Amino acid sequence: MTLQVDGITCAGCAEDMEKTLLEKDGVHDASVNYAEGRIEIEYDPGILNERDIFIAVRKMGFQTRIIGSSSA
Ligand SMILES: [Cu+2]
Repeated sequence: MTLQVDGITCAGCAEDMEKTLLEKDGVHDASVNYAEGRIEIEYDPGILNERDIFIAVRKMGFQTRIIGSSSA
């Protein structure tokens, strides 16, 4: 899935986000592009759903919205 995220200001934040997302059960890959404010996430739909991931990003303190759906 693809998320648009506001407030990622540097590569350090992006790295922290990737790390936090990758530690989550069911997340196969997370790639944060801070310049574009975009996160691409590959996940196992048997373990997680879009809402879980959306909430995880919100909990990190970012405003976000889902702009693309697909688990891989
Ligand atoms: Cu930062």
